[in-house]
Amino acid sequence: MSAPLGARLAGADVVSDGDTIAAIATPTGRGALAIVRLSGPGVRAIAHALLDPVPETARRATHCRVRDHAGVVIDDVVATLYLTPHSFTGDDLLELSTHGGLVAPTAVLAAVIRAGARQADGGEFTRRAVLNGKLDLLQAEAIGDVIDARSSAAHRAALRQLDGGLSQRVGALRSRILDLEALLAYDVDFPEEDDGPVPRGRIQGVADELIAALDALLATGDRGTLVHDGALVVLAGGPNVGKSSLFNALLGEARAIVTDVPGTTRDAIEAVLDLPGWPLRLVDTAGLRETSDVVEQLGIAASSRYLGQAAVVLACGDDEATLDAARAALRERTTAPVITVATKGDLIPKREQMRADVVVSARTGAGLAELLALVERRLSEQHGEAAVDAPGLTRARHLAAVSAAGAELRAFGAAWRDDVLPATVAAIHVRAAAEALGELIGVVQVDDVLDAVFRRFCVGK
Ligand SMILES: Nc1nc2c(ncn2[C@@H]2O[C@H](COP(=O)(O)OP(=O)(O)OP(=O)(O)O)[C@@H](O)[C@H]2O)c(=O)[nH]1
Ligand SMILES: [Mg+2]
Repeated sequence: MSAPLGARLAGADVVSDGDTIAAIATPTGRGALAIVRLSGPGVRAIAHALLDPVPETARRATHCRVRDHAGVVIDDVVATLYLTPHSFTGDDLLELSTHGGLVAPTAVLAAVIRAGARQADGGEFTRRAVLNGKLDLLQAEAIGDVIDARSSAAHRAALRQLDGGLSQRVGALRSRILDLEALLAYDVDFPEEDDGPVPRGRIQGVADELIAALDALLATGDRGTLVHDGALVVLAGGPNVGKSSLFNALLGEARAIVTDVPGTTRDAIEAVLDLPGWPLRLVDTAGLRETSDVVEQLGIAASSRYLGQAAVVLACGDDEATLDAARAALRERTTAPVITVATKGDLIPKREQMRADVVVSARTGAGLAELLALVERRLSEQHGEAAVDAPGLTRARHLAAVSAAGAELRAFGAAWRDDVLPATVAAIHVRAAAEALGELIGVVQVDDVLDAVFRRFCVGK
């Protein structure tokens, strides 16, 4: 991991609530190994109480027996000790590779807790790493994203964020805002001078440049959130035209139920399709039609909701009439680009007569690659190429912070230009802009921001 920005910003002092926390860091279930992780000031004492031999040298794998309080051997482990501040959390940290399965890791964790540790909360290890300046908040969030990634593109984006690229970009902007604040302070110190020591136009120019830079960063959020979450691609059209069959064929597995009864799909079904460029959230929906069946009506309402959020819609039909009906129904329900898809291509005698962007057959697989290429092309036309390596924003939290900073600078710029506010008052907007970015990186540690970021972390991370 490159530059630990958090360490530079927050100071490298190690902070800890004094507790030693412990958790099983691997998922429950049958497997070769599991990891019990503990961190805090009591790590070495617990190691002395339980391990034989006691690992003394940092960062060296030591094969030891674990004994419980009664001296009974409960597992054979490989222990690795990390000493403060050179550990993931910044505190002393011990990782025990135990045997897998249910019993061994649970018994080792119980012994560790009996020896003085307490069960860690979800994300508590990473939270300590942030509080100790080992990671900043964007990097901590990236760890969660690496673990939760549902596509290789989202995984790559998370690794880039973990590398600190986004933190550096946001940190650099924040420094420039702080410089602007300093320029203003200088101006305030010499109020008697007519034009001030810093020309008004120069301050205006700096503010304008910063607004443009924040806008450029904000513009990465559209593509970033699409890669992070997957671009929503909705299959829509009348009943029985072959939407679920196409959905299954694209996924390469039988996820949705297919029958020759119209109205088979009742609820929207979602799956991730991990394409090399854009990851897709593919959604199969209930066929759009007038119906008195309450369950089917609910399904159709769900289809409409998805259509409202779609990045691309596939209008499916198995003949001219159903294609026209799909086009018409979608005109009212979505503003996303629509690709018309003629389904059941194996049954169409003369393909060239179908007025559709692409002809596919779920049965033979014909046209599927062409359809996916078309989806990717539409997404790139709308949102720019997917595989751009520049660091960008990926979450609503990022977008909110950067747009708040932009709004504050705009408010400052307006007040400054019209000379309506004294410099000291106008400077409050500049300070607020810097604070919004500080909160984003975690330089300004607000408890509920930390809570929001770590809420969804797993225990042991
Ligand atoms: N020959 C052929 N038949 C297909 C193809 N795709 C679907 N079908 C048939 O068309 C019928 C309807 O397919 P579904 O995939 O359930 O259609 P749907 O649009 O999901 O229908 P609803 O869920 O009822 O809206 C089934 O009998 C499928 O076997 C295809 O590519 N070729
Ligand atoms: Mg269906």
